[in-house]
Amino acid sequence: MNIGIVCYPTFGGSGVLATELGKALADKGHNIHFITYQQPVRLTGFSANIFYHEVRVPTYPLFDFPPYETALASTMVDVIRNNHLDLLHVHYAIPHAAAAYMAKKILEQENIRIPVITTLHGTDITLVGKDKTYAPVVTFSINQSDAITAVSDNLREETFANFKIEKEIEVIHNFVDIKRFSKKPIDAFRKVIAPNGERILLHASNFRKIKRITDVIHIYANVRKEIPSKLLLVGDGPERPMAEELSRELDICDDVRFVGKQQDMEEIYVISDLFLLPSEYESFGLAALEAMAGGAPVVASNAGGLPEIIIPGKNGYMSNVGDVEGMSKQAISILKDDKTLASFKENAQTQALRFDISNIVPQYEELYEKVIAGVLA
Ligand code: GMT
Repeated sequence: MNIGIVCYPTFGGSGVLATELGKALADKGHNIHFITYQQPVRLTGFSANIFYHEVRVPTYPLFDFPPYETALASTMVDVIRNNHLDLLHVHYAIPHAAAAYMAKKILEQENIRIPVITTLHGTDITLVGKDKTYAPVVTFSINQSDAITAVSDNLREETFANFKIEKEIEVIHNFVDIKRFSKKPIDAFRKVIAPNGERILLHASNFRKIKRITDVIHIYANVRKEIPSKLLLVGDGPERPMAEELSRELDICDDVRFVGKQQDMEEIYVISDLFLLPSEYESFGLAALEAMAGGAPVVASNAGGLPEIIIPGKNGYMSNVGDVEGMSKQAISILKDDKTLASFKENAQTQALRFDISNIVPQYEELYEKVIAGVLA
């Protein structure tokens, strides 16, 4: 198949998922055309059947807000026309689903049919999308898609609860490529972070408010009182300065390392003993799944789709949003002895296997075939 993938090119979960999907489909022989404004961060190396089309947004003195959506729709039209795409798969509704609708309508005039699949990822529905500034366009363009998918049962329910959706929403969970995590932990790297064999706690995100970074710091501060440990914080975003300040105030900053955005996340996950994700909401929690694939159990909030991947007492624990004391106790109970930790680590990897790329990508291929055949339209 010739498939167009539209996504955000950044470190966020939807862009990561879309890029990994494209790479997996290319490995299976499909031609993949990424359409976005920057080379996606996970799109490294050369593949004969992966193409990247950059959306350029010309500036003009009149434009206080350069019209990205118009440039995107025009690029979509050009790429679809000239590369004979069979379908367009857009990740994150805003503004991708609306731009896809525009491209579809333009091409209809030339008798070119282009089915559109919209994958909903989370904040496009639960946060930004339901804001009334965007909601009418989001609702309309989702409904105009030939197929809609959501990354968890929870997000599917949230979408029906918040928007008037007239079509079925198929759940296709986030996935992880387990093979990427088969490397042995790099001992030297572990030693740099935890020179005296301390436990390593990890959090990775875009440091937005929704991630509750202060909870991460407070949970770690509690754990540190009981268990020799270090905290590794990966990523960057608006809450980082405040988190750095808090770790100084709590006098734990010698044991907390902010390493910023990182490319080779596998190497970090495999040296970690516990992943913390106390978010206000997570439609799925791709970072938690990747951590499990690397062998790290997860202590998280029970928000959104997290209960779909965390089995309490097996591969982690969950508490209510904001229950720092609860999550601290849970973390300590996992980390307290080697035997318990080893069993949680093993269970984490077993659970990640359920969401391996080999189980999930065929679900997208099946959907593509149906949409191309017009069975769902
Ligand atoms: O919150 C993020 O980390 C970024 C965000 C995005 O859209 O890029 O992630 C969302 O999509 C991921 C992939 O489907 C999900 O695993 C994340 O849970 C989801 N984030 C939220 O719902 C807050």
